[in-house]
Amino acid sequence: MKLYTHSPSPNCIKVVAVANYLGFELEQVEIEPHSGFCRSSEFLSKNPNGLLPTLEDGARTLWESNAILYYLGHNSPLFPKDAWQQAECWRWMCWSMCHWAPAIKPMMYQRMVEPMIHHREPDLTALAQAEASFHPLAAILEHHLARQPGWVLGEDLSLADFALGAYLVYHEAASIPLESYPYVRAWYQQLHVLPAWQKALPQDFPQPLSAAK
Ligand SMILES: N[C@@H](CCC(=O)N[C@@H](CS)C(=O)NCC(=O)O)C(=O)O
Repeated sequence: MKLYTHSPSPNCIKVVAVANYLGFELEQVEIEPHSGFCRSSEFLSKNPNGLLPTLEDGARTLWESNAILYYLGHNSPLFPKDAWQQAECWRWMCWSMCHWAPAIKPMMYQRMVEPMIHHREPDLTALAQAEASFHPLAAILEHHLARQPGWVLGEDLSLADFALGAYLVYHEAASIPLESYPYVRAWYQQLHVLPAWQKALPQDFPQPLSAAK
């Protein structure tokens, strides 16, 4: 299988981490999103959105990172057998895409992309809005993990952990305000130390802004 990927992207990191965890050998094709390749007719025929990650398995292509997670992991210990637990796994994967990621991405953009790539100051209004959206969501995850410490579905690591955890991968560099969420921090730390997760991180994994000079 071939994965069109951009290694720093959280949506790509989670796919590579699941593939590593399950022992899939993915041929990774590294694409720079702004190189123009994603808008080429060759790539748009694989993913009409022109986005990464995109998986190619023989003649078929699959896009949307959580759908790729499901394809890789549906028949593995990372996806439950019980229908209720499967629904819970999907519940968190949908929540990650609809709520969690949209609240976190502006913080990554303002605190990482703007200063590090565009050499611009972060937009403080956008940051305040992002933090205001983030806290109620972090409180939901914190409350869930406090009642049920371990992984998001309980004792077993699942696709849901990879789907949610991916957006915290830059929590230090993007100063994502996790101070009040000890269960979220402890849960993410368990994911972060998995060899499969470590191996999925980009080579130039950024340092916290306070350490970067
Ligand atoms: N919902 C999509 C989002 C994919 C996405 O936004 N990918 C970004 C990288 S994180 C991308 O390809 N950006 C390039 C661009 O916007 O041109 C998924 O989960 O696969």
